[in-house]
Amino acid sequence: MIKKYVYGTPFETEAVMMEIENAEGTPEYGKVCCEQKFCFEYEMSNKDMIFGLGQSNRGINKRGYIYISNCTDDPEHTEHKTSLYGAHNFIVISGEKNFGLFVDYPSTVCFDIGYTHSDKLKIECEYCDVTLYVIEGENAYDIVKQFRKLIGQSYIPPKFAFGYAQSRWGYKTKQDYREVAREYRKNHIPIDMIYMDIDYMQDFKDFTLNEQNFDDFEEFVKEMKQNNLRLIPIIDAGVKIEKGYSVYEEGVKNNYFCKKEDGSDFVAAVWPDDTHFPDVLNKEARKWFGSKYKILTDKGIEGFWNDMNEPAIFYTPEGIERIKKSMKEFIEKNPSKDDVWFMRDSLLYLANNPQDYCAFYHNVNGQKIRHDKVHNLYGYNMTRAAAEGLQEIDNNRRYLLFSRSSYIGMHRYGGIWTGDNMSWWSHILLNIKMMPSLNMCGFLYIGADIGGFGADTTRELLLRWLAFGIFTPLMRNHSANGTRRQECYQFEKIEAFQHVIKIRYRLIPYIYSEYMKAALQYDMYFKPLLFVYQNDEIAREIEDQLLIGNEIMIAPVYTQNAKGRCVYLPEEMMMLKFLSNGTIHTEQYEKGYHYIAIELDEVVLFVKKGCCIPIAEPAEYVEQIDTKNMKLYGYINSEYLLYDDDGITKQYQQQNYKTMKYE
Ligand code: MIG
Repeated sequence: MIKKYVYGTPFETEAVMMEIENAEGTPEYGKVCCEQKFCFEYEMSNKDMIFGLGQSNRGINKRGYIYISNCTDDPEHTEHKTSLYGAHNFIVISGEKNFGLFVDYPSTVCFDIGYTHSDKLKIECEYCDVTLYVIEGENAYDIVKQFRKLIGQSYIPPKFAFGYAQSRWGYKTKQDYREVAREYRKNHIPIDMIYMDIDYMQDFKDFTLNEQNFDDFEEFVKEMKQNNLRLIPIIDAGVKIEKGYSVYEEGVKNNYFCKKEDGSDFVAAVWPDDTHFPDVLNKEARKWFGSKYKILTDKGIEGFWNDMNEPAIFYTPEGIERIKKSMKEFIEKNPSKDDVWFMRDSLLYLANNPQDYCAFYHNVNGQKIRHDKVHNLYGYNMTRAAAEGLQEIDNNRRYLLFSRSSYIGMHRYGGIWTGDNMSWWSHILLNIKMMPSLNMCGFLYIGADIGGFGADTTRELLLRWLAFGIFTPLMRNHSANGTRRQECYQFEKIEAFQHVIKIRYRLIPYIYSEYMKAALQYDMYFKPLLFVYQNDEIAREIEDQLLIGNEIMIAPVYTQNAKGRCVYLPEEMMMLKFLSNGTIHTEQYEKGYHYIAIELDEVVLFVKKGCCIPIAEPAEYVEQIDTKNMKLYGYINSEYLLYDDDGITKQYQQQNYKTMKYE
């Protein structure tokens, strides 16, 4: 049961797909105030747990902290950060009462979930122009499924996107890419994609190729394809200001860029130096920007990642002037030692400065809208532009597409990666906890930078992270320029990496099948234990184990020097341990706590009681997986319902299911 309450004149975000009539009166749960600000207050009972908020910090149960939806380019995801790259304003309250709330509001939303007062949930928006959806249901899981129907079907990538990928910021030449391809193939580490970071472009200009290094790009794409590898280029939000650069010229001529108050094009510096931001909230501009992706698909490209679309700003000319002015005043006042010490930080505020977000405008159906009022919709609409552009090329074909910044609604157009994490053990755990929350908000094609983006990784960290990454639909090893190299072949005893990534490929038929079921049935691919084991008091609190699809549970290792870990089984289960010699050891465990030894080159999963899963022979790329010769593992006398399709067209609505019997 979903009720829609409209306050003021909300901006149409197009997050919701279902037509719902406006409800009369006020929500029976909580108290709404709508003066200048919007607020929703609810007295939480002792028992209440709060879920949702997609890409946000801390645990699966969000209670006990404060979270602010405000898409932000901040690469330091330390525990006290309140805003990350996405804005996913859906929460579920589950306990004494069970209901969900979707605060459809395109600017900053503050969720104080027992932070100021331990029993108070308080949601606040600066203006009272909000659509509030209240979803009643039996339990958290039921509410999530209703919400997912409300916002429409999640994005479905092509099947190759379930392969493993290598990425690194810093690859420049064909030789760099060839080396990655060669090393992976030589070492028989399976791989399907290599990502191209910003250096493939000419002077960081979107939809261009570095003239020196990629003169015959089409040929190069073919060469890689012959090696069963796809190249996936990055696209940044800002369009470089440069006379003669067609994307810039067309954008200026047609008023497709965001404007300043005075009507001139807004300027912000990012990688290409000064840029303009395509006004992706303007339908025509969106169509135009989206049509540009064809430049690269014409050369054989089948997927993209959209970056810097919060949008991130290094600085603006106005910001530079502000700093210069305050520095001048500063010098003139003959600063004390203390003043100098305080001045130190002020330069940092040049980047992503709120003042700059208030200085440009979108043209939405002829209406001038100041950016800060719709800030959280930018990445969403950049990715929508791409998706719609790609659909124009071939309506029946799936392209790989994901974004850094997002808002609910974008889940229909692409996936997300979780941005610039660090090579920290705590970030494996954050990765684990974020996945089910993202599923609640519709995002299914998701994953983090495996091995960690910033800081130097270690062999052990990377192996443990890969062992979890096996289960994330988007499985990509990515790292920042200047950090320790972290391609698998850079480390000693490469066999361990080969072994772990092979397990991913053996599991792809299951992973794909479960992903597709989740997408087609508005379900979750990653579930917290308590969504299924609702009456299990222990399972309620477990946040470092997850259910993957309908048949399995995982308990990843995320601590340094661990030789295994304690695992809680909410019921009897069958453990499958992928041993380093390529065999699978199976062992049945009773309900309860168990210490499970898991060596660095081993992967463990648990098949639920009465279930089985298909496991293929190892393959080195997705198309090589032999789905005709799979073995079932788990409980005898059980069945598995396998979904499969061609992996590239959109003919997935048909009943492509096959029952496999384990006898
Ligand atoms: O300012 O393109 O999150 O994945 O490697 C950094 C360079 C810009 C941020 C992305 C990261 C990417 C990097 N980009």
